Amino acid sequence: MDNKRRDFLKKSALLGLAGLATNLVGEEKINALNKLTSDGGKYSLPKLPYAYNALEPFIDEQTMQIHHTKHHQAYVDKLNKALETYNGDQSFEGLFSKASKIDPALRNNGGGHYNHSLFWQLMKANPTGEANLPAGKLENAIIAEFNTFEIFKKEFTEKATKVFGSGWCWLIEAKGKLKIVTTSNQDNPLMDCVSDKGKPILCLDVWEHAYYLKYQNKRADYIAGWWNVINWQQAESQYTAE
Ligand code: MN3
Repeated sequence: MDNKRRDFLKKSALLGLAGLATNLVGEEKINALNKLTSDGGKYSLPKLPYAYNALEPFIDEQTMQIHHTKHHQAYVDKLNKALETYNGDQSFEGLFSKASKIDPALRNNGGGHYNHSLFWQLMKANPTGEANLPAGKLENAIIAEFNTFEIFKKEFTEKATKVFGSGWCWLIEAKGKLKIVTTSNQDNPLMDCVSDKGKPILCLDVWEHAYYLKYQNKRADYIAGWWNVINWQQAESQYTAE
């Protein structure tokens, strides 16, 4: 592996995107990662690591299909469009480090593409609603910071419920500590413009488009359902990534 590629893979892990290609191998994996650099190319919509109906009954098929093929696709398209006239570093890292200064179209759609790419990876099927809990180092870190998983779950749920308007709720690591933070619109904790910066470990989309078809105005019910389909193994990968 040459240095440039290794450096990119390391940066991808930092930005939480290495996991996008975990189900791919060899050249296919490299190609999938390269598409995310926008290095002379374009960003593209990543495939979901499961079927549109896989998150039923907690997140419905129609919502997943529209969310992925319409909303996420629109962020990708608008990001590529905005990048046509941008001469700076087009990587996520480059864009997010200057989020407060660049064209809002780059900030909003770059954030939209990154946040959704991560969000899809952080969910998995759990049709019968079996107990779904973190394990390993992430479990230990959650217990160390919040005392119990239930306290963590309660605090995350409260913060996600209270996001005013459209935004996201995150579990991040900053300076070796776990923290629950929220962002507006498509901002994320990697952007220079947010007050609580850190490495994303877990994220939840609380825009109405993420739940309205099934849950209408009942965001709390959507959040309660989401706890069943969190991919804790992927969250652990986020947490342990350098
Ligand atoms: Mn969304």
